[in-house]
Amino acid sequence: MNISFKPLASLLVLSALSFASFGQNNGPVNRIGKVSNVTINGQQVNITTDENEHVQVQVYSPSVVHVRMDKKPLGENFSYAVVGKPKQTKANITQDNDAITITTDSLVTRISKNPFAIAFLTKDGKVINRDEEGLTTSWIGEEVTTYKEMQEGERFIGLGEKTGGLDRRGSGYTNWNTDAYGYSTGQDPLYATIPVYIGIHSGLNYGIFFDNSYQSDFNFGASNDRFSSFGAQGGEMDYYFIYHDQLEDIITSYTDITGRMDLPPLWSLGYQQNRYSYYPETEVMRIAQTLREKKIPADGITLDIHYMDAYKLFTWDDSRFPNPAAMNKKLEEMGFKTTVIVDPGIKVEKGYGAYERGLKDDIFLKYPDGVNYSGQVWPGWTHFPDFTSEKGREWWKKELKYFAETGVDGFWNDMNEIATWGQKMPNNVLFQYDGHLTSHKEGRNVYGLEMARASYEGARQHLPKQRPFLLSRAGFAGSQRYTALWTGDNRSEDSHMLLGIRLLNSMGVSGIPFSAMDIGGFTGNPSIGLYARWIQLGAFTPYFRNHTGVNSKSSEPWAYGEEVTEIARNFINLRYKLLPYIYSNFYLAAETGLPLMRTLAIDYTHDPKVYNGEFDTQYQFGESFLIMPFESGKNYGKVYFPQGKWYNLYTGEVETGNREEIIPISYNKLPIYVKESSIIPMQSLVQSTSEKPTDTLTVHIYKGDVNNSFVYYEDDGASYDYQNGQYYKRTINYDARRKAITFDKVEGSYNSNFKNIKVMLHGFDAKAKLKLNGKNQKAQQDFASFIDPISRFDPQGSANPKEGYNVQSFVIKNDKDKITLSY
Ligand code: NBV
Repeated sequence: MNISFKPLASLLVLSALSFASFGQNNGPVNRIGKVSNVTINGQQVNITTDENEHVQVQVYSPSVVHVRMDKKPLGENFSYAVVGKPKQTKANITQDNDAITITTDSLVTRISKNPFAIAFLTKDGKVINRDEEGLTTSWIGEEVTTYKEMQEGERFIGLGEKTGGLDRRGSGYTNWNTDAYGYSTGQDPLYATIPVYIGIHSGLNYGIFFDNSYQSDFNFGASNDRFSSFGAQGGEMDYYFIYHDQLEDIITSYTDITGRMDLPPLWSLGYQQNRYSYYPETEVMRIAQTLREKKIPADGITLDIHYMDAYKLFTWDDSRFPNPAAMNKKLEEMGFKTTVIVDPGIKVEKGYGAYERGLKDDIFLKYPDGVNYSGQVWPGWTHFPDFTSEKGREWWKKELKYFAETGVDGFWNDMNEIATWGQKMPNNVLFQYDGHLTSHKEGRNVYGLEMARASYEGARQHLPKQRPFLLSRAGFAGSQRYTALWTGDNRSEDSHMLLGIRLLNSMGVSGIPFSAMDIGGFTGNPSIGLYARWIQLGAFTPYFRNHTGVNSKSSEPWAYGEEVTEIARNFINLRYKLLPYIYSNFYLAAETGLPLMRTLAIDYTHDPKVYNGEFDTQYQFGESFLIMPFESGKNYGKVYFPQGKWYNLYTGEVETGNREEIIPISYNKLPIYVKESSIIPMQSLVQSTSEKPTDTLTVHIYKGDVNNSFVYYEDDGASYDYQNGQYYKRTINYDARRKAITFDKVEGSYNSNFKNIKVMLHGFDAKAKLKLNGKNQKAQQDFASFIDPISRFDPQGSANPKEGYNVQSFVIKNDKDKITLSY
């Protein structure tokens, strides 16, 4: 009896214990508990829980709710990412025994009291997103995580520079800015942290931006079937919930919070030639001259680390570049802008100016005992400026003056994760964090952002009349305010070309419209076919930069034989002819945060096909072009046409949407389709943006059944005069039902570069009666070849209009008043 009783008793004790352990607090996991106190203050609700956790829920705008939680009372909400301010918003806040309910014009936020849990609902009560009721928010030591109930069929996109498919369901990710040399196609993390994602389910979509710069983790149902979650190793649970009907509006609201890019200088949208490294000066000039001789348009040359004296920043190697100012002037006269690489590591060397000045101004990152931190990079042992202090940024800005004075136009911020040999920066290194002293754990992920900020502010200070161009490898949410980001040291492989497209598409929905990958690949050598395909695709990426590593073979457009030179020239030419379209799309990015590279998830959010791994690299470049990337060497490929009608760019053949199709793929013609009702402004070919195109702007209009509009934007492409009204802007509308195309009255005081507009009508009825401002308008048969035939290599020619494809054109004056065309 006794013997059998003991196990029974211990079983009872055990189960009592385990029951207790499923109360609020479970060993090391500290759950948030139930609401014990509520204060409502205007648009804000402050809550404490019986576990002594502190919560603040603030209505940020009708569509955005800001949630903060901490184990201690919430203090100042310091953030490097956020520049927006909460908007005065009509919000009705009520509470009863069970819940607090916040209602705005757009959504309902319901905070359950026991246990504390948040649900975001549509006005008619549909769940957009809600806490997993059993798990809600909890802490394990300093680590904090919020768990969200996984919704039926929920998909997740975004999170910036992350490998993997478009739909991130079933995957988990870590944010910890990392020098990921030659990364693999599934590697995580990479260089930048953009902690914002978009959830999509049951016809709804929302965004969550987690504003925390500690190492963070996102789980979209990886190794579990219960929740999606986001959390960090320290700091507050601090997130913004964004709800809109349209995915585009989520991106716009997110960039209201974290800011948008400025209008870029036009030259940065031209072709950029790079390598690690072009030196000495004669080699730089040879590259520039060859581009001109071979009539390959280009605007930028970039100098990698070998321009410096022994990799010492803010120096030039005198023997390689005896007179940098004179060289940059020569390049400028040839229509080239110079960008130089800047790494954060400052060589520890007595007598080296930047080092001595850095010591004097006391701007380097330090250990807690006050000793400057040293890590090894190119120059050997180096110290690193603390860009999270005003003093550090001011110092950097002063130093940049030297480059600005030598005629440098762009600053390429590399190695700013921070990259050091050994890749293990100690966590006890302190960061000033602008008055909120912290450790490497919180400082690392924003270092690249703040370096780019210092470079941006420096460039603006020293070159006040021109828009700066910045490129950065590391970044954080908000980097778009200062810099373009590129995806670092990719490999010269087909899978990397396609991965690069997914990375840039993902960055685009995460608020980063100005992005790039190394065209041709950084490590290794591409095959001829891969190089040819990659450069064609590069013409349809935001920052078009050819770059390769120090040990790779040359990667200039002529390095792969005559046929590839022609292909490259063809697509670089097309890029230049498309600049009016591209620049107008950058204007849109600056105004709304919307990217140029648009994953199909933006416009076809609830079409499951666009998430299918077979099609998830397809994207729109602006709204008009549908680009179908494929590995090189493929002769046929399966594509998906989303809803609508799509014109083959080369032949005018129309494909109907909602349909998969196998298409032939030719080596010299990247598959490109044009969306029905598109409006595409183009200019004549130039060899660089410093050259004026002819005075006729060609506006291509594709017949369609849907309405469309396009904001055409033009200014001097270089200065800030547009901020004083010196721009030329007009909306061009396509009204399919009323069969009318209108050019709205011009806004702004800038005189367009174009005296004439050539209207090119694609696919319209040849017999249709055209009327311009009510008067009959004659048109002539025409055909636009977007790329030139590569006669010797492509006997069919590059553009074969399908029989019956009607293209007509006529030229009108670029009148500032409204222009109406009916057909
Ligand atoms: O500065 C050299 C390279 C640069 O070309 C590349 O684009 C960066 O991503 N840099 C990394 C330093 C390390 C290269 C192994």
